[in-house]
Amino acid sequence: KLKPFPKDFLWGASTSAYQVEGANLSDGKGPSCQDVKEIPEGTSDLSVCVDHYHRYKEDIALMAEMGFKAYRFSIAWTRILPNGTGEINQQGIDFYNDLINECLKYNMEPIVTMFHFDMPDALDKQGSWSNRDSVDWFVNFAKIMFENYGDRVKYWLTINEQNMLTLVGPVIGTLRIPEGTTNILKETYQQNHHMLVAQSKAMQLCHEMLPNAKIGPAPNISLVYAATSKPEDVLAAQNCNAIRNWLYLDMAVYGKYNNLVWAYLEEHDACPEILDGDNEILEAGKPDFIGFNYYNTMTVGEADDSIVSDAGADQQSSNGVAGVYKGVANPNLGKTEFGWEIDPVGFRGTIREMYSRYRLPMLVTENGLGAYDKLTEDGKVHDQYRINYLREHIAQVQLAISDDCEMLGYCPWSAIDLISTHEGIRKRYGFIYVDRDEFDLGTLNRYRKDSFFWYKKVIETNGAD
Ligand code: BGP
Repeated sequence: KLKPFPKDFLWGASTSAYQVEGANLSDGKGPSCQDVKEIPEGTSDLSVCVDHYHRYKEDIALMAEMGFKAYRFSIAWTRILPNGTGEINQQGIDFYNDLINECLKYNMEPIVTMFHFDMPDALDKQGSWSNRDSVDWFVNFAKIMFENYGDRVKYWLTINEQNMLTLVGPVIGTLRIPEGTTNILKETYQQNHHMLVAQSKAMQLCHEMLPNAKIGPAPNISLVYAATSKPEDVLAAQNCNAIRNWLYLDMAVYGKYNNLVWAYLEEHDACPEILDGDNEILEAGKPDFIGFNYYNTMTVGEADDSIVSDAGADQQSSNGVAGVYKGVANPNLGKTEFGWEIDPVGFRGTIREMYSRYRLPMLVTENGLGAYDKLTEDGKVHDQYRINYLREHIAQVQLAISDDCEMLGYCPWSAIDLISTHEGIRKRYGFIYVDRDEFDLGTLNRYRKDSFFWYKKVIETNGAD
């Protein structure tokens, strides 16, 4: 029997600072790793994006026109702390104050991502997350955000897609491994350990400073299927699920390393150094909910020696991990124009699996279809393909709710067109089209896509569409 969406379901959508704001080195903002990385060939740089930094009032008014109950955005670390630590940039503090107040003007819950792929360059220069001081750097930044915005922000997300930073960060330029590192895997999981400790301390601090706020992680979760019923393929899928998904959620929720992952790290001499007191910190930091990004499921089989590396992979595609699993295509699924598989039923399966493991309310912080949208002469964008994708995925969320999984809200990627992690402005996700191309800034005018009007109706009818 189909259950209705909860009456206070948080319908909204998401963006991230480095992909949407622009003004990446203006008004006192310092450079992050995004502002110094090599821009992928043929794609836009991040100096303008869609100029949300100056046009956020118009953008939030458009979100309110759709009836959003929430807006998930990230706070750029180097807009607040240009050097990552030390001196505070008041213009940065003021910008996010204004942004939050604009949301509240329309009764929209601001859902703040504290860290979304934009490590301060000044801290990367001090070893990035390899440096144990990164725990204190992040907690200091968290404290400043809680002090300035904790009176109005009730929902906090710690680190966007920490699992993607660890698994493909070096590939898509969101994680820096110090020069001269010999054991890359060990260094990566040492960085990951520091992020986990920092996350737990930030969750504890949030509960101490903001008793009415809710905080949680925001990993990218793809349930991993076995390529066949061959037992070795099932074991490979278990290993991939552990390495890609459960490591992060077991740690956030239980404060413990997943045993399959620890065995894998031991096997590869890549176990992170755990300091005295770390385990107590990890167990003390507890999430109030689990935010997660879902784009699709993945399929793996038993590893064979064809695996060379995860080069060319991205968040949603993996060639595999040598000796552990091999990524394979799922012949039952269609693909987007950018090659990502599409699996709405897998969304329900992923939610069911997470709820039975962790028994915590969940918030969808990303889900969406990247496509080559076209603006017509009369200012329309006929993105029926995006309506179909979102409608199918929302239907599965409702089936998961009917499976008694507790869902807090749905914030698809993205509220408005913005710059892809590595495929430019052309890979569009928004309900709102922005008139610019990779190298031609165009008018930056906003246009309501067909999905804008459709999503407005979905929200008005609380998902009955
Ligand atoms: C997720 C990121 C988002 C967004 C999304 C779409 O991994 O959290 O920042 O980029 O992927 O991915 P892409 O932009 O690569 O299409």
